[in-house]
Amino acid sequence: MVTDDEREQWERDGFFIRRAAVDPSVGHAMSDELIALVRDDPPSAHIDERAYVLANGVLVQPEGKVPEGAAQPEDYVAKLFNAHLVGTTRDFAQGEVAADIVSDLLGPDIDVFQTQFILKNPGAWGQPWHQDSYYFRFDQQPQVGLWLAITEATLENGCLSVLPRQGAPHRDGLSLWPRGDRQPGIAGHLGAAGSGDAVGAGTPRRLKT
Ligand SMILES: O=C(O)CCC(=O)C(=O)O
Repeated sequence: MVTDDEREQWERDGFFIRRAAVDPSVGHAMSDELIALVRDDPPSAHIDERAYVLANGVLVQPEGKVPEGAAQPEDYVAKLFNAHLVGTTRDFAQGEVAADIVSDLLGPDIDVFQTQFILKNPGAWGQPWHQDSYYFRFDQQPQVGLWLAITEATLENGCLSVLPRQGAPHRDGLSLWPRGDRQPGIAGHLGAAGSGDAVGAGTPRRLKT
């Protein structure tokens, strides 16, 4: 259930934060399971591949900027896509906490079409400013992005930042940074320009348009 305050912020700013939405053990289970998948089929077995797909459908995107002292297979990974196909992440994606929030915002006909487990290893490129809706031009709008900090998220280790009131494409359109002016980011991302102050979201969860 989305509270009145959450809905008001959603309407005004395009996002809200719900703290402690799930027990930390859920995030730790997700992390352990997904890292175990990478260890079973590590990037070292896929040299020169920009990405590879595991047997269960999870897609592994290796990191373009590997941290100094990388030792474990997961140190070489930027993201896993489609984490919601497996284990605790699937249970969470199909579970009541996520469904209650998203169905309150979008109505009962909802689906999870993509997930990203982002490792955020030290020094990784990370993401430039962007609006997800730009990349998902479906015939039904809007989409809801649900961001869950599965381990502690701090300014130092790369918590999410949010620009409020940026007007998702279904409302106000999207502006893009000129190519030369954008932050380095993971391949394929275009930077979204905007005004307003970034909100550090070192928080358990974020929703955005
Ligand atoms: O966690 C991040 O830093 C970025 C997440 C992201 O790209 C998104 O929520 O669209």
